[in-house]
Amino acid sequence: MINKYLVINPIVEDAIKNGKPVVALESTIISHGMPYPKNVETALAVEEVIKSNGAVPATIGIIQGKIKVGLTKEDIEYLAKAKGVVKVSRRDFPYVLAKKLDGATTVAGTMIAAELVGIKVFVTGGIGGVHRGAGDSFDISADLEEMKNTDVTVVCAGVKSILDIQATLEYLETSGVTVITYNSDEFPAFYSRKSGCAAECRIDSALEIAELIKCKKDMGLKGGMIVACPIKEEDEIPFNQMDQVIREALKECKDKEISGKRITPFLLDRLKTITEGKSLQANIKLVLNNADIGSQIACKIVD
Ligand code: PSU
Ligand code: MN
Repeated sequence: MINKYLVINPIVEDAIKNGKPVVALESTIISHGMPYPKNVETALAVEEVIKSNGAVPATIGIIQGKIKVGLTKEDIEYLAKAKGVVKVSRRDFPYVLAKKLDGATTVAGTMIAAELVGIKVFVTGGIGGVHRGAGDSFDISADLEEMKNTDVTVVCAGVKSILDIQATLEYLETSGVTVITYNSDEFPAFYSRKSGCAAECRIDSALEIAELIKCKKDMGLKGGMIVACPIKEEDEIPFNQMDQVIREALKECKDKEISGKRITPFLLDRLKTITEGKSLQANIKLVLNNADIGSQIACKIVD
């Protein structure tokens, strides 16, 4: 029984039962994506934005082998500081749950938990994707596979150019995943509003996005949906500037022979150092922006 592994916060449970808007949030961004104490500050600020728009936030993580949906402030503080928190994607659940370990859920991991409890909208920073050089390394994030199968709308700021953005979009197209770009003709590149990749599906309001979600449901199409929201102009780091920095970080990654699930956290940390904190600042701002848009969408969803 799944209930053996699940703990749902009563406020979140009540909201789901009564059809109130709920927004899921991931915890890898807390444990592996940002340094302490900015990670805690951001996680709590994101929850406040969601609440101020009238939705219920549900940050998801794993504490001693239990998937917790709706982490408390203390839980968030714990996952932000604890050593040895496992980065949990789909493949990692059996190990972490059976061994009663602590885990931070990735986009894929959080989608799985959200679908299990019936949360339809999930806000994050950036999703994983096809890594540069994936032709040789086979490094394609399990986040993309999850989009194919799991029925959750993921609100993000696009994908970083540490990834191959065009290849990521091709992969999503092949997988039949609807990729909406919010209010822009260009798919965003996380720190930057522009990526060089055209938006195939531009939608400019939360209400219309909710209508697309309803259509997908009525059609019986399985899998997730992506809403990519460009970072605000005043917060962005222009693409060319960031791309240069990313190339430098990627080279270091290669020289140090970092591989697998350690690549994304390593790159995020290096980018922060090389940009003297600017990338972290942009990361925080874009998550807050996504939380604003994502919670507006959650409030417009109809069954
Ligand atoms: N992108 C970010 N910050 C993050 C991540 C991605 O800007 O913290 C995390 C997310 O949890 C995402 C995961 O699901 O990295 C992808 O990791 P990988 O590339 O190893 O699949
Ligand atoms: Mn990978």
